[in-house]
Amino acid sequence: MSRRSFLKGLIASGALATLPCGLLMPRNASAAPFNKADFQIFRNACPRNCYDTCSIVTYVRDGVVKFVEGAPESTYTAGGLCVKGYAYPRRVYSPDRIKYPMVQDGRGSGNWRRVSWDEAMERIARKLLEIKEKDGNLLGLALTKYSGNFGITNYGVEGMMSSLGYTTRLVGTPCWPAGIDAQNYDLGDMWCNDPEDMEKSRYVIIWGANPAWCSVHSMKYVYAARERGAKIVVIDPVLTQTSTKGDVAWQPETGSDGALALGMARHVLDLGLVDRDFVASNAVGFEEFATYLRSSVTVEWAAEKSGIPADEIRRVAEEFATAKPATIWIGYGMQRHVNGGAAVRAIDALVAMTGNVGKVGGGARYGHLQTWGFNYHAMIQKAPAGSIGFVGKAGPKGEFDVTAGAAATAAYTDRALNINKTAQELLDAQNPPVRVLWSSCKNPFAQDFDRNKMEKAFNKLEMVVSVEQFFTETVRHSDIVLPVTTLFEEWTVNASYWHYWVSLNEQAIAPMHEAKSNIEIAALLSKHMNRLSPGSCTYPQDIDTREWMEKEFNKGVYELLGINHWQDLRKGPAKAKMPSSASWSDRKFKTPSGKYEFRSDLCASHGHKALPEYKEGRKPYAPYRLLTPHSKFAIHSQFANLDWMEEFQKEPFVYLNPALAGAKGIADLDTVRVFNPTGEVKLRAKITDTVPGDCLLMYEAWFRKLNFNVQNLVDDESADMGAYKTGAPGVAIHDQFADVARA
Ligand SMILES: Nc1nc2c(c(=O)[nH]1)N[C@H]1C(S)=C(S)[C@@H](COP(=O)(O)OP(=O)(O)OC[C@H]3O[C@@H](n4cnc5c(=O)[nH]c(N)nc54)[C@H](O)[C@@H]3O)O[C@H]1N2
Ligand SMILES: Nc1nc2c(c(=O)[nH]1)N[C@H]1C(S)=C(S)[C@@H](COP(=O)(O)OP(=O)(O)OC[C@H]3O[C@@H](n4cnc5c(=O)[nH]c(N)nc54)[C@H](O)[C@@H]3O)O[C@H]1N2
Ligand SMILES: [Mo]
Repeated sequence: MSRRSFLKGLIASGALATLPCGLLMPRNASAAPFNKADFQIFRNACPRNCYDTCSIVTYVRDGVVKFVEGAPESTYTAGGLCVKGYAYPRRVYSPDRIKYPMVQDGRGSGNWRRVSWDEAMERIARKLLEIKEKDGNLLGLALTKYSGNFGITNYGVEGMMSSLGYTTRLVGTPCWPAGIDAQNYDLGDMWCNDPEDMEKSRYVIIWGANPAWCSVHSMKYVYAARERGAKIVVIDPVLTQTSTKGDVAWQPETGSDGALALGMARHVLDLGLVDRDFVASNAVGFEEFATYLRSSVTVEWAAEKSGIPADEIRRVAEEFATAKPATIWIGYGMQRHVNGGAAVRAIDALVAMTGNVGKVGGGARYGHLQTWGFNYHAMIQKAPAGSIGFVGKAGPKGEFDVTAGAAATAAYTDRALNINKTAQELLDAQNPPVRVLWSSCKNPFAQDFDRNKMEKAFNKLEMVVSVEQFFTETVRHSDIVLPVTTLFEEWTVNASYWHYWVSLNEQAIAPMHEAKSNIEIAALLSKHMNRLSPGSCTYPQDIDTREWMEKEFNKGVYELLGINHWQDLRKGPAKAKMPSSASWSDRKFKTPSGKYEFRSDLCASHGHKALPEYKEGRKPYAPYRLLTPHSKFAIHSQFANLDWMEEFQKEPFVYLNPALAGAKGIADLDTVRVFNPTGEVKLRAKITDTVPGDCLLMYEAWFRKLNFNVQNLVDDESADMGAYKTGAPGVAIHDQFADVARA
């Protein structure tokens, strides 16, 4: 009998009752079974790469995490967690966790054997010294790290690399770089209003974001705004759960957002609804932008590009321009396109010309890093004396000129490769090639692009080390895996790129099995490096994670949070004391002109248009658009692998429109092949009219028992922007195409 039918049986028998919250309790348990005094209570913070970065209260008894809840002190988390957050205890105690260091005899063979920490670290240290000896430098060691854990002390992974010498880094981000650059060109920084002030908006456009799944705690502000009379417009090619919560749901052609925003801007201009004071006093280039709109943009053109009727565009544009304040939430999903940065600039322009920048309840909301002013003590580490590094720019294939370097030691740096082309860059890097890859807080096989190419790239590597909690596909392609702690097993501190709360993360339980934190792993590597070759690694060799967390704080952080000491955060998270809930309320922009730049010469100098002009999308190379956005029951490759989560989401599906299914002879739940020049996946189909007729939709996720990976279909085409602020262009995750057939 399955667990579920067993529970159903108990309910039917009257032994269990269902509470309104869905929890089951024994019928005879009326005598207050829950007493807080029975638990030790700890403060934690969800370190996932998520808008919400929830403040958590953890209940521990006998050294075991019994359950977690959202911290009530944060008005943002407001006592609740998302479905993944509530599953945390299962993540910690999952029988599938990697328990001790292991070595795989023959990469991909599955012949794993347990080794001691000392044996694992000794092997790695010997290999690093060997390649340093052979190449005369450590550029053959590459780090790939992204967003597995955003706790501040986890930047110690980068610190570990620096403390070994100059190495190769996969730089950039697959997530949001095109939009970051766009906002930097327009405003001089990426800086959004406090999401909590969205409730004061009179008009909210959620543009290419799906907060009902990806930022559940923000939805209460959207609902509050609506209750106060605001209209909610959701713009997404897919009819998402967020779309269904709005008043208007537009499903434009994917990648047509720039045209749509410019069409709206043209109508605002025609109606004379431009905020003349703002564009004259606080902006540069508006007249040139207006000339561009008059000469190159019509509402009919925008309608043709986007598929949204011209009258609708006019109506929403007028409503948006007359409601004060009005705001646009610019999602990360919509900028993952070859024209994504250009589209964000067009949307910024619409918000700015209607006078909504710098206003409480207004703003072009994308993200911010205002609360991230920590010391980065764990990260900032010195290279050992005499280290040889990289000088200047990599050649077209990432080659490194050692002779040029020898002349200019002061200018040594790490070698940067584009994280969004990880597979290609690993294949191409020369002099030296990448020999050892260290993967931490990162799952390249699940999250980077072109899985088949990734396999080839990994085959070229001499050693792969993964620091992980679970046996992911990347671990399967590794030689050594090191078990890492979860958030409950270490100290750190967490900030959000969306809201303004900062949370302490206390160690609530002892590390499980033989797990170590990322910084303890760095310390142990240092010990082994120095034992074999004194002076070869500068990383401290004994680390107390609590002391290291403490070293991240400074006066600026205390002042911003209005606290005297980090210990104050043990009482609960603290919110930054900003002068206003609105970003840019003083209208002092950080652009070269100090004003909002409709015309950005900086942007032009980087090879883009100076004005927020329309940029064409990617040409289709297969019949249907392929979208692979984020799932409710997973965050990237995390959580969907837990047995608890399998209750909700057992397998992946490709979602397609009835018309497309009909044309292809596909019935609901048929097994199909989705394929394109990059590769192929097999999965079952679900037929739904929430997906447009020219689109195939599947969610990225990693299921422990299934051989499913969306990256078989997603190539590494670059987005237009991102290189300016993040070191590499973004990636056009949603400019992908594929075909489908019954399997
Ligand atoms: N097709 C497609 N691809 C995408 C996206 C998409 O929408 N579609 N989205 C992109 C986006 S927005 C992002 S942000 C990236 C995310 O890409 P990643 O950052 O690689 O994603 P995650 O799966 O969240 O985390 C990677 C790994 O970190 C591990 N981990 C967790 N905690 C720790 C820790 O404390 N230490 C260490 N060492 N490891 C830890 C997890 O177990 C997990 O396997 O993916 C991108 N890729
Ligand atoms: N549950 C859950 N929460 C998460 C995450 C997760 O994986 N799961 N990931 C976290 C991370 S790393 C990130 S980056 C954020 C992502 O947060 P969001 O940006 O909200 O989510 P995405 O799923 O990446 O994309 C949002 C929407 O963009 C749409 N989209 C794609 N192309 C276009 C386009 O051309 N135009 C328009 N208008 N829309 C388009 C997709 O259909 C999708 O519904 O969420 C964070 N929170
Ligand atoms: Mo992301």
